Amino acid sequence: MSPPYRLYSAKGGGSMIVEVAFTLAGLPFECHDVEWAQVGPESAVLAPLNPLGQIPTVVLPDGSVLTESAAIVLHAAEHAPAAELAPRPGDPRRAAFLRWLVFLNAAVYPTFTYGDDPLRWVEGDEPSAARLRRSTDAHREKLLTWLDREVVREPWFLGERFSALDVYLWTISLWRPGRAWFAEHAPRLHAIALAAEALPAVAAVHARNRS
Ligand SMILES: N[C@@H](CCC(=O)N[C@@H](CS)C(=O)NCC(=O)O)C(=O)O
Repeated sequence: MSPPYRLYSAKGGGSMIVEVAFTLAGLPFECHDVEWAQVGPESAVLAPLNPLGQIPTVVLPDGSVLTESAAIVLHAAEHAPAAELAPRPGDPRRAAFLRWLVFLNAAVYPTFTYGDDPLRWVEGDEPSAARLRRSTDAHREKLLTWLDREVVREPWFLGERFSALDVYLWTISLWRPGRAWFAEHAPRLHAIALAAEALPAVAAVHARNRS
């Protein structure tokens, strides 16, 4: 029997997207929680696997390493098409799914990368760090407000069809600017986050990450 997927995770982090995706896909996996102080390029645990030192980092059953949440989600969808994490090739919703998955990964997620620990990017200059935090937070709000307008039908981002986009949005809704902001400025994304949070697989991951 092949070994389970090894998911390097941190409580409340983007690894929650992968925990939910692997659960829904029925892929055998074990979480290796890393303390937040050990996350980052200097991480003794993560850096040998992923030079960015980020979570999620996954070691596949064949020993190879997979990083980048969107790539991991697509990998899970490919290995378990029945889990409906992604519309299949040929499905008219496939293009929108790919577009917004990569948008969340490549446009929204980096606002946290540069804003979470801004001192790192401005050579320790405090006033510049405060400005970088403000500008990346403001940019994220703009992106999310724009994304909210792309939701045309309830209850999920793609309409009647659930997908991994909803799990991504649920996770992001737990981070800055927080649920109250979503409720006021991105009500459709807020509704998706609440609907996703009510799914048993998401609720279980949420509980584990709050323990
Ligand atoms: N592009 C990566 C981003 C992952 C990421 O930024 N993870 C955060 C935690 S949620 C992290 O590890 N931050 C530490 C750092 O970037 O140094 C992905 O999509 O998986």
